[in-house]
Formats: sequence, structure tokens, C-alpha cells
Amino acid sequence: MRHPVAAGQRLARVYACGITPYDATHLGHAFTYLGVDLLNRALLDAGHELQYVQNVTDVDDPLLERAEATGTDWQELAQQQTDLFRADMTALRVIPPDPYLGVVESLGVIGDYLRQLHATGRLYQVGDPEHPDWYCDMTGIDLAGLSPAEALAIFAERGGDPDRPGKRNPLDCLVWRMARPGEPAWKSPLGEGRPGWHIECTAIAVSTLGAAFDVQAGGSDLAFPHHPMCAAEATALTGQPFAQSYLHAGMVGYDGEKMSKSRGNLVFVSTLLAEGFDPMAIRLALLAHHYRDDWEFGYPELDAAQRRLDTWRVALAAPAGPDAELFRTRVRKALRDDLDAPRALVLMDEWAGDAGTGDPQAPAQIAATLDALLGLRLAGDAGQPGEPG
Ligand code: 5CA
Ligand code: ZN
Repeated sequence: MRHPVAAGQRLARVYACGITPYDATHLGHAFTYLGVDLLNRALLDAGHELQYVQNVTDVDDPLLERAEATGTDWQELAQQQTDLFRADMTALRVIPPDPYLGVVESLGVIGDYLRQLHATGRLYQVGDPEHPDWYCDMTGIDLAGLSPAEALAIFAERGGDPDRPGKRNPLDCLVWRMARPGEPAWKSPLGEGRPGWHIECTAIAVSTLGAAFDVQAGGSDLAFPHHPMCAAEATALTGQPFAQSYLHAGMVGYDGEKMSKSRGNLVFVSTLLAEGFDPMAIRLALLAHHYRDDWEFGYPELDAAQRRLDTWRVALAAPAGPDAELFRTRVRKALRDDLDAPRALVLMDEWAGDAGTGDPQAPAQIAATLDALLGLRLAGDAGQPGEPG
């Protein structure tokens, strides 16, 4: 869905890398998608029409391994976790993507793009004759500021296989894994199998947003290799740039380490909601950190956010308050400066401190600004996400 504005406004095209649907939605995921949400709200506020697309990695090694380890059907696991993620995002008032596309439902376009990539001579096969998997040559890839040695080490940590014998170049990435017994597989122009990771986002982004779209978003763990690999594939395919800029959210830690599925140190949004935490307090606790910063979660942050919300709610219930227009100008300025939400929250603390006298219209106008720009709905019912302003 596009969010239309006056004719002639420029379209902003945003792609967010979506979850791999197991262990969703932890606070690290939520922090990343709130960063994207701040961007989307700022774009809408600036008068752009917004086209926002997201994938869900509903078939991949880690998902299949989790399903196997827990004796669950992988499709059921993916569906249940995707539903949970969407419900959590709704509770946090994150504007939803449209389309929100799974890999399985995108296999047609992925196969089509692989056929075109093959025609460029970039694809080649590696492995035993029974399962000759397809790789894409990554010559010329942007190393995102890393040295070649660092790039290889990170590639190995994040799903890559630099040491697989037979590859032309250690950084070349798997694009199509040939069928193995017991693994899900689909027909394609390259034979029966399933896609590698990066090609899914290349195909879903290019087919929905076109080449040279505005922003690709995700956590900073996608800054290499995932985003440059998507870009290398897309450029080989279209002859044009892929994303023109990136949003990379900082990593949320817990218990001294990055919150991650493999470490198991996870705090889930759904658990916090079930424990009775106010979704707006969860949102506020996350917004208190700049989207680019790494930080460590602790429960006192939620209590502090709840107290802050309570103070703001009291202030918004006052009969009058300081000038709402000035407040909105300042909040906009903070957000247009690299989405500085923490500064916007301090501005609200200051407004709340002075509430009580002034303009009787101000409290309602302030509530509307908090809602549109920060996604914080503090008055009335919870409302529907996707309706900023
Ligand atoms: N399906 C791929 C992207 S195509 C994937 O990375 N899935 S994920 O489930 O592992 O992560 C979903 C999003 O959450 C990604 O943007 C990832 O960068 C982000 N993310 C994961 N862990 C954290 C964390 N601890 N802090 C902040 N963001 C995180
Ligand atoms: Zn992705």
C-alpha cells in the first residue's frame, strides 16, 4: 500500500530486511523495526509518498534446523512466528509494510532473476555431481570499509562458506542450493532446490521497488555481507545501483552479549506484553536509544519508560500547555537530524514540565505530534498503525 499525499510529491521507496521467523520478536528485532518506523514517519511527515516493502525469510537453514531440532513442521513454525511478529509490530504501532513478502511465495520471481543472472555469466556450480549448488561471483563487491581478511571472517560468521572447495572466490555466495533428501525443494531454471539467503532480498526489493530505490534497512549485522551481496547481485542483474542509502540499527545486547537466537539471551515483546507492560512503554524504552547505537537492555529501562509515560499522560490531560507549533518544529528538527529520537523525548520532558498554563489547544496538538512522528499514542484508544497524523 502506498500512503498517498498531494500529487507531484516524490515517492520514497524503503526496503527493510525482515525476520527469519523463529524466536520472534525479541527486543533487538523490535529496535531495528522501530528505527525503520521513525524513518518512514519522517518521510511521510516531509510530504513524501511512501512505498515500504519487507521480506520474511520463511525458508532458510536456521529455520529448518530449528524446526528439525524441535520436531516442528517448518512451515507451521514460520507461519506461527510470522503471525506473532505482525501482532507484536501492531502492538508497538509500527507502520506495516505492503507488500510483506515471503520467500516461498516469491520463488517465481527469484527463479526468473536467477535465469537472468545466469545469462550474465556470473553464476557457476560447486560441489559433488549429485548436488552442484549454484554460486554468484562477487568480484567487485563493496567490502563496506572492511579489509579483505575482516570481510572473510565476518562472511564466515554470518552464514557464508568462504572455505568451500571449488569456489572461484571465497566471498562468492550461494544463490541456489540443489535439492537434498528430506529438504524442501522447488523447481527452478537452475534445477530443483531452494534459494540462498541474499538473492531473496535482491529479487523481492527489485521486483517491488525497482532499481536504485532509496533505503535498504536492517540491523548493523546486515551491513556486511548481506546488503553488499544483495547489491552486487542486483547490479549484475539490472546494470543499475541497488539501494542508494542504508539504515543500519545498532545491536541490542542482554546479559553482556548481543541478543541473538544462537546465544539464546532473548527478551520477547510478546512476553513483556503478557506480563502487562504497556506497549507504549516498550516503544518509549526503545526510542530512548538512538537507532544507530549499540546498547544493553535492562528491566529498569522499562520501569523508567513507564514513569516517563505516566508523567507525560498527566501533562497531556492538563487544560493547557506551551506552544505546540514550536514543539513540533523542534521535534521535526531532531528527527531530520539522523532520526534523533532521544532528543525528541527530552523536548517532550520539557514540554510536560511546563504544562498547565498557556494554549488550551496545545495538549491535543502535542498528542497528535507524538503520535505522527514518534508513533506514541498516549491518549484515547490504541488506534491502528499505518495512520500517522
Ligand atoms: N531474515 C534476515 C534478513 S533478510 C534476518 O537477518 N533475520 S533476523 O531474524 O535474524 O533479523 C531480523 C532483523 O533484526 C535484521 O534486520 C537484524 O539485523 C535485526 N536484529 C537481529 N538481532 C538484533 C539485535 N540484537 N539488535 C538489533 N537488531 C537485531
Ligand atoms: Zn535481507
